[in-house]
Amino acid sequence: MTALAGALGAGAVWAQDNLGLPTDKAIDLQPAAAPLKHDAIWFHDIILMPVITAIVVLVLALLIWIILRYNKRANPKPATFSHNTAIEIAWTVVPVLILVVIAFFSFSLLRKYNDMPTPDVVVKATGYQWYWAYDYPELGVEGVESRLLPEARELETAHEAKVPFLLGVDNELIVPVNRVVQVQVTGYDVIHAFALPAFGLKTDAIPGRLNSTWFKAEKTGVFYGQCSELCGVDHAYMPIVIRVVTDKEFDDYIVKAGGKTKAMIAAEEAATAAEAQRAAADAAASADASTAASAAAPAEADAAASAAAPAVQ
Ligand SMILES: [Cu+2]
Repeated sequence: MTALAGALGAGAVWAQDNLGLPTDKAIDLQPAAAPLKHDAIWFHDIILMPVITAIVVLVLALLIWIILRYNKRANPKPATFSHNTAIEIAWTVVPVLILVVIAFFSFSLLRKYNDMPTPDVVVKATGYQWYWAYDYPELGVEGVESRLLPEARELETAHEAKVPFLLGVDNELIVPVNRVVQVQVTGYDVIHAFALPAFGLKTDAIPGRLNSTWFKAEKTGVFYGQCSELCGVDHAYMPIVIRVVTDKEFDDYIVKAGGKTKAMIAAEEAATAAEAQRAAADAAASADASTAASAAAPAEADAAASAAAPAVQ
């Protein structure tokens, strides 16, 4: 009984943690966990679906009307005209207007993807045949390789090991919650694509080019995506897993991975600046002393002053 309760409890935690997993029998978009995805879902639900539904209903109604009203029995003597200018203009202009409306909202969504807020964390994701590697260039963490767990490769072993089928990896990409994360995306060998539905991400990873996208995760948890550009035989086996954690957990992770947190870097910079200031002050003081003695030896004072100059700068 206890074991069962424990297993259920673990299952609940697992389900709660794995927010970005695909859901069985679901047909809607995955729930959003970042601003861009909210906007993309709004565009899909409020703009695209009503337009699509209206067109489908209109075409279906026209079809049914024509079938019933103008079949051979109901309309034995068919009309013989072949043109109707008014209708032809209407069915050209109306679709153009519909496309303009879609384009307006589509371009404003594209602009949101393009206008990244100032990033709090920069991550570089490199696609390899067939895994991903992550760097935090500003924090000194490099080459975190993220590969599919061997047990996640088959459905049965994945269920046994309680890892998501085709999605579980050894090293997840760790990012802090409620922070703007810039993802620089590139490919090492062929074109891959960095895609994660819950954050609305899909960016090509192209060798020799550094693409960029961003997200701001709204809640902690684990989110799943996959390479989305056919890149070879193991294309289906290079998932993308992002674990969103608190600031503290993120800092701990960075330190454990051999990097430095933003606070550590800021403290070091402050210490270096203070050191430089102290050196400059010392140099200035010794320059003053030399100036006092310069009546006797002007050449020495010049030398001291020029030695002090770089330190002051
Ligand atoms: Cu791929």
